[in-house]
Amino acid sequence: MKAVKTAPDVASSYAHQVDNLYAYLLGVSIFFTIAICALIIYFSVRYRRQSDADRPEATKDGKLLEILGSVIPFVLVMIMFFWGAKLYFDARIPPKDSIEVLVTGKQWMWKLQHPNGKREINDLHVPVGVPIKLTMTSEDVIHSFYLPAFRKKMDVVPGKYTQMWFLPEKTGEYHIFCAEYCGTEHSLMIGKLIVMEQQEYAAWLAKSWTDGNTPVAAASDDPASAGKEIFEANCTVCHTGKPGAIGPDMMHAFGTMRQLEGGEEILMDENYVLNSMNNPNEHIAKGYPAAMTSFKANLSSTQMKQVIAYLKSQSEASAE
Ligand SMILES: [Cu+2]
Repeated sequence: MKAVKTAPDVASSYAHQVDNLYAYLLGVSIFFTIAICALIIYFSVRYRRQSDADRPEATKDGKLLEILGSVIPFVLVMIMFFWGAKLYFDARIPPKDSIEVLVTGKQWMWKLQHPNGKREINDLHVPVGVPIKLTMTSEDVIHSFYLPAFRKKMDVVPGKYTQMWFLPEKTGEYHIFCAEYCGTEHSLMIGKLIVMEQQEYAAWLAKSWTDGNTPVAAASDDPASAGKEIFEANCTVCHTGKPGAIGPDMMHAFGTMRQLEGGEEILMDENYVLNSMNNPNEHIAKGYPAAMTSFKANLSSTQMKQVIAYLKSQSEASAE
């Protein structure tokens, strides 16, 4: 029998797993809906007032029925819970060997940047068989990056970074949609995911111009080099990690855990750095009493993103 097409394309095994969970939820719901409706109709006909069907006294010892009536639904919903939780955690935690692509949502387009700085708009080229991590933020309103063929979707929010990841398992072209209503041309905020063979992707990445409308980043508007200038003008006095510095090292620590004054630890990621520039005294690094004032008024959100890109490039360079 040929499978009926009920869902969008499937481009990863994760999409299959989501579909299976969905089928289970739907199956359980359909089964109980039909069973309950059928019994209501059957009983209301059989035991209607005029019928002379047997109506014995209510039984007092239906223990087995009581137990089954509690245990069976409990097991069914626990399966939903653990199965759903497993898929949720799988979707949240990107593998270590992912390629990181920077995504910026903007009314009404997707701006994408590859690890070597190459940029594109609305098209996203990726190699097959390699996990792709998207680090996403918005320049204006809330958008949502949606890859239906991968069953993955994540809000893209101004003022913070969100992440999602996916593993393309087949070459081909897939839809990218914005799944959050974001203004008059929301419906035109459509992109294309192009999954290529790995050699093809490497060649594409090395090429400076593509056939489409995709200009490559000039060195001068590479966010990391813009961020370097801003960092050197504003932050180096305290944050280069030299012994005796007033502030904690920001230059070589991206992606590591940072000890805080209260004994907690926090991951130094995009959101942490962004928050440290806006609200420096919210998380005080251990050994460095609050001495910094907010840069909210001094740096634009674009400049802050450039600083983050620079810090990221620094710690990647020192990790190699
Ligand atoms: Cu949008």
